[in-house]
This record gives sequence, structure tokens and C-alpha cells, in this order.
Amino acid sequence: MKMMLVVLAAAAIAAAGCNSSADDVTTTAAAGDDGAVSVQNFAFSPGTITVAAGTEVTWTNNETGVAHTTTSDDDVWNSGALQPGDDFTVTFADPGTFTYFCSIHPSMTATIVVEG
Ligand SMILES: [Cu+2]
Repeated sequence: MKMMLVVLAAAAIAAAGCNSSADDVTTTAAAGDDGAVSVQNFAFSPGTITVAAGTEVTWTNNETGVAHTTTSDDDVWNSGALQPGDDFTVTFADPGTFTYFCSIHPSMTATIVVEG
């Protein structure tokens, strides 16, 4: 299943300046490239991904037998339960820092950084 929504700039304001820990893995997707986040072992990988504005970020649940969500801290997006093998895509139209979590396992947290 592929769902898509566009994140608006106004929603990014409240999300700026949130947490990141020193051991977060950061990757960067250039403009035009898609960002990919794997959900596995009760974690989002990479924990922080930096993408250019306009990039699609797709989460894929690569867990075995466990559903997860990708849920924006500020209600910018919410995938609902993603069963193993499901994916969910958000297009990040505007710059900002977006923190999110799994609503089923709230200790799972991660960050999307969108650069202009
Ligand atoms: Cu989860």
C-alpha cells in the first residue's frame, strides 16, 4: 500500500529544534532522490535522515510479525499500523525538522530534517 501526503511549511514550525542523540545515524538524500527509512528491530534506520525539500521519504516495515507506525510528533502525518512489508510515503515540500515516533511503541523515535 502506498499513501502520500504533502507536508506544509506551517506544520514544520512547531517541530523545529527537537531531540537527536549522538549515536543517531544520519544519511543525506540529494534533491530528486528518494529517502528511505527501514523499520526493523524496533527502530527507525537511519535515526536521522536529511533530505532536500521536495523529497519523498518512504518508510518500510521490515520487521517480522510486528506492526509499526510512523507518526509525526505534531500530527503532520500518521501512517496508521503498517504491517510487515507495508510502506508509507510522505513528500516533504518545505524545509523543517520533523520528529516522529511509532504510536504502538512510543520509545521508537526518529527525525527527518528537510533542507531548503
Ligand atoms: Cu512500533
